[in-house]
Order: sequence, then C-alpha cells, then structure tokens
Amino acid sequence: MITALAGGVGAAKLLRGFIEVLPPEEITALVNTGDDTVFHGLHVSPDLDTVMYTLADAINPETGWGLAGETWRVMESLRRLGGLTWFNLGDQDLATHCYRTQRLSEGATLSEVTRELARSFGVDIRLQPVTDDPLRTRLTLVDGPEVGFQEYFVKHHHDVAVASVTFAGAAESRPAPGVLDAIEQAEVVVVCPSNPVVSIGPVLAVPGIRKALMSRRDDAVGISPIIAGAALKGPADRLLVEMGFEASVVGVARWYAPMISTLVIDEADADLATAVEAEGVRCVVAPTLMTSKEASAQLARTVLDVAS
Ligand code: FO1
Repeated sequence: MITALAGGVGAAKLLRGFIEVLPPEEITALVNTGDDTVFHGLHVSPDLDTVMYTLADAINPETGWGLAGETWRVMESLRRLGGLTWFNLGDQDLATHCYRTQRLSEGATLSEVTRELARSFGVDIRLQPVTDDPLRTRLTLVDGPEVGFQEYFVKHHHDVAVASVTFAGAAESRPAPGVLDAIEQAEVVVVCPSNPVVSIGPVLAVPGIRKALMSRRDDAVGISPIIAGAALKGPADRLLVEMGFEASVVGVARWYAPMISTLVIDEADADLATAVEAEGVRCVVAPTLMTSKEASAQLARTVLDVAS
C-alpha cells in the first residue's frame, strides 16, 4: 500500500505509472486543494481533476489540464457577454464543476464528491483531498498585491516575483477522514514531483500532516520536480529561489529533508548526488522524465525498488 502526496501534472503522471505496477486499491493519493477556486459560482479543484482525468486517460494532452476532445462553446458565449474568460473551462469540464458544486451544496464533503467523480471516471485508486475544509494558496507579490493561486498561475502566467506564500484556512483545517491513517499505514510514502512550495506546501500546512510524515521519514521517497536547475512545467524553480532555496535538486533535498529519507533525481543531475546526500537525504539517480506511460511506470518501479 502506498500513499502519495500529490499536486497537479507531475504527480498525475507518476500516479499514472503506479497504476501500471500496483493494483489501484493499493494506492492512495493525498491531493492538494490549495489551487481550488470558485469561478462562475462553481467549485473548481484543478489538482484533483488533473490527477483524475490523467488516471482515466482522459486528460487534454495539449494543455495538461481539463479533458481531451474538449469544446469551448460556453467560453465563446461568455466572451461575447464580456464574462470572466481568463480561466478556461471547457464544456465537458464544466460538468465536473457543476456536479461537484451541486453535491457540495447538498452537504456532501469534498472527499465524498471526489469519490463519486472518480467512480464515474473509472478511477479506482483512492483519490483523497488532503482536507475537506477550505484551504486556499495566496501569494503576496513583490510589487505589493496578494493574489489567489489561479490569478498568479494563469492570469499572471506565474511570471511575477513572489515575496511570500500563505495558505488561507490552513490553521483551522483538519486532515480529511482517513488521511492520517493513510500516511501512518502506508508501506511507502511518496512525495510526487509536484511544486514543493505551492502544491506540496499546502498539503504540509494542514495541521497534523507534517508530523505524521516526519514519523514515516524512513519509508518516504521524494522525486525531484527540478531537473538540471529548472522545473519541467510551472514556477517550481522560481518559487524555490524566492523562498530562499536553490532551484536545484539540492534545494529540493533541503526543502524535503525533514520528511523524506530518499530523493530520486534525474541522470542530468548525477553530479549533484553528493551534494544531495550532504543534506542528510539518500540520493538515487534515475531517469525521471515521464514522457510516456512506460516511462512513468518505470519511475514508479524505481521508487518501489528504492523504498524496499
Ligand atoms: N491553466 C492555465 O494555464 N490556463 C487555464 O485557462 C487553465 C484552466 C483550467 C481549468 C480547469 C483546471 O482543472 C485547470 C486549469 N488550468 C489552467 C491549470 C490550473 O491552473 C492548475 O491549477 C495548474 O495546472 C497548477 O496545478
């Protein structure tokens, strides 16, 4: 049984690899909800949906989010109306948000709704929001304003300098039912190659999670989302530097050292293996670029081999 801490795209690809090598019922993904935002009155959960759509082989390959074969009639109509269109919601994807919002309004928890959606998409792993309580990543920009995650990531194309990151609601939030058990009972805990600051950061901000992870450090394996000093997708490298860490596998090792005993880094960073181990983290060098399902499956096998 493995428990994986997951953000968006990188985590989704690795989990897609894990379902090639393990029975899905042995996999629990604890997914970030700090990206969640209400658009047009609808509750959008980008990381939960990116993982779910990827595991269902339904992800939009062009964008890495939303659904394949998407149409955009609602967005086109909204544009004509002068509505909010900087955050693109495809017609099929909107159904997911309508369903989620309707069920939440009926009193269902985000965990329950996620289970129902995963079942509808034929996703058999345990897809688990880290908390059912409100959790919202907020970024204070160097030139002043505080913005929500999607404003930063999409509206500003994460191309603005960040002074600090906070997680609104974290202090009052509780791990969703079963989350702490999933960390305590896992044979292997995996920290997926997601953004350490704004994807894994919110997960660690939920009270109780960090402590539970630290108690499982010996069985916890991380995979670096940084290869050769850069993030594959998104602002992980920028944010690490802005938070005072190196944009390198050494910076990632330092960020995760309290929670993981092993860090898997790409062959491109083999020369930094010693520097990673100087952070008190065992270093394993392996191909980490997940350019295909087979590459994802191979990385999943590497993680399981390393952990055993
Ligand atoms: N990312 C964008 O860059 N532009 C978008 O218009 C956009 C829409 C969108 C809709 C649904 C969804 O689940 C994700 C979406 N994303 C979009 C990605 C989103 O910003 C994610 O939070 C990031 O991928 C980070 O995880």
